[in-house]
Amino acid sequence: MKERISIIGVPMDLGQMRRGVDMGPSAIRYAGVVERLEWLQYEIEDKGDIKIGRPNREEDSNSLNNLRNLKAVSEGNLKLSEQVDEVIQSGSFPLVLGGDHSIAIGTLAGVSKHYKELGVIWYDAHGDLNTGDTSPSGNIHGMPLAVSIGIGDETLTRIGGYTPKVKPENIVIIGARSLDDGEKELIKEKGIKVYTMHEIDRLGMTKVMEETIQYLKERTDGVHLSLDLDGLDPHDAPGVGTPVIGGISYRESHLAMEMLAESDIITSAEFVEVNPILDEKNKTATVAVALMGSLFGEKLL
Ligand code: 5AB
Ligand code: MN
Ligand code: MN
Ligand code: MN
Repeated sequence: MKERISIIGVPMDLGQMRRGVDMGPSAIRYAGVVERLEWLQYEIEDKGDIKIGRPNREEDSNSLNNLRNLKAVSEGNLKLSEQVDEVIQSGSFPLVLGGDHSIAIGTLAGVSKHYKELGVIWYDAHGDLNTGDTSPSGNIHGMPLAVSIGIGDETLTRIGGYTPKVKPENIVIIGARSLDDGEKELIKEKGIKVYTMHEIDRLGMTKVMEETIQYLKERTDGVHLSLDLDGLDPHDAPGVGTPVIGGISYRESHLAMEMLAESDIITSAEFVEVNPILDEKNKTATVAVALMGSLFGEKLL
């Protein structure tokens, strides 16, 4: 792991319909992210928040190819990709705080050009593999993984001037329990590796992470962790816009982060979908910070 971490906040709430997730970066800062990582002896640079524009009613209406707020979402993601790119060039580790999950489009656009075989761990209740054609909602936060493998509207897939950002075989989805039909088809067609809750229950998190780490070590030269807090059970992370019961526990998630820290494969990370308005006393942001602690090497003893 690098010694310097650069935090980038992305107050994006236009990739979905519930207001409040734009306050995620503040909630995570309030929960003590900087102090926690400094305590672990990292040099922290907080780059503040990316400016997200407000939607333009005509251009961003949902009628446009079932892609709500397309213009404002893609503009925000372009800015984010440039910042992430700069951070990596400066030799620092990019830690992106969301905001809704549509921001993974920009993060990956900034990260991917630095690796030949970028790997991605997608820790999420959902696959985020929809396109305007398959999405039941028109919400872009349900599309970033599809976009990153080059599938979907060109405005999104071509952010950063190149596509795709990730190869399907370099992706591991962990925690899936709510997949739309189009997403299931895409997973099968592209051969994306998925550990649903079924596999997590059967194998246990230890085995799931051992296999994931082994799989990615063999084929990638950098791994991005995209952690959607709704991957966790809503009991442990209630402050999310699209909760799904039967999720990964807080303890299993800590174990997963600790194993990633030990493996030393993670080269960039983002924590998304924290919505303080839907939260209970900032619990979800606090959980996010605790998981970051483990990811960056915190140990109990
Ligand atoms: B999240 C759903 N598949 O496309 C859709 O929170 C939910 O970033 C997407 O994982 C959830 O609208 C997106 C039904
Ligand atoms: Mn999700
Ligand atoms: Mn997601
Ligand atoms: Mn969500």
